Amino acid sequence: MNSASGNLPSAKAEPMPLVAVVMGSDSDLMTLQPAIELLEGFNLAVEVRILSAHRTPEEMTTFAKEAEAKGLKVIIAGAGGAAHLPGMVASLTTIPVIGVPIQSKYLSGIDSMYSILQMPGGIPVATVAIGGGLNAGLLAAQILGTFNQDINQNISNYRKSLHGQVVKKDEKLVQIGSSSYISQMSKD
Ligand code: RP5
Repeated sequence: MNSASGNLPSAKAEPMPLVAVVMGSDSDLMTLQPAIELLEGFNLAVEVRILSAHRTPEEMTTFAKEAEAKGLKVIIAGAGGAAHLPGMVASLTTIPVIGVPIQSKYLSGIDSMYSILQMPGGIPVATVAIGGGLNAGLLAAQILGTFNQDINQNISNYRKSLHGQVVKKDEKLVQIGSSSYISQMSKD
């Protein structure tokens, strides 16, 4: 461990996951997969679980109560509709919880968003946008990156690649004009 790593072990040297991604249903998995892939791409092991606040409350409680002792540092929790999972997990552990509102069938995720966002004072959940799996993964990595230089470097590299992509698009738009750009977009 180098001095920049603080109390966090290096992600490569540490087999135990530092991050968990939990969801209320397997129907949430597609929304959360970008977070899982991003974190694994940063060489972070991820514990992935289906834990429903309503259908499997005891399993959810056991997970949340054991999270700190097994070394988890951040929990991403996605749920839809009456989306109580992130808040309930947050109430059972002091590990930071990032909530992901899942886009629901009838209310398009507005219900999920308000359920996750409107936590009572004292029990915060860091809520990302509806369907914001990728940003949840990035935020989790950024939290870990404050104590781990390797993870921090991965975040910086990611930002550089985003910058490069937009610069490239801008150059192309300036070069070929908007009509050709749009017709090329529809072929992609
Ligand atoms: C919530 O109910 C889950 O988080 C999911 O988004 C929603 C619907 O679940 P399924 O009926 O698809 O299992 O608990």
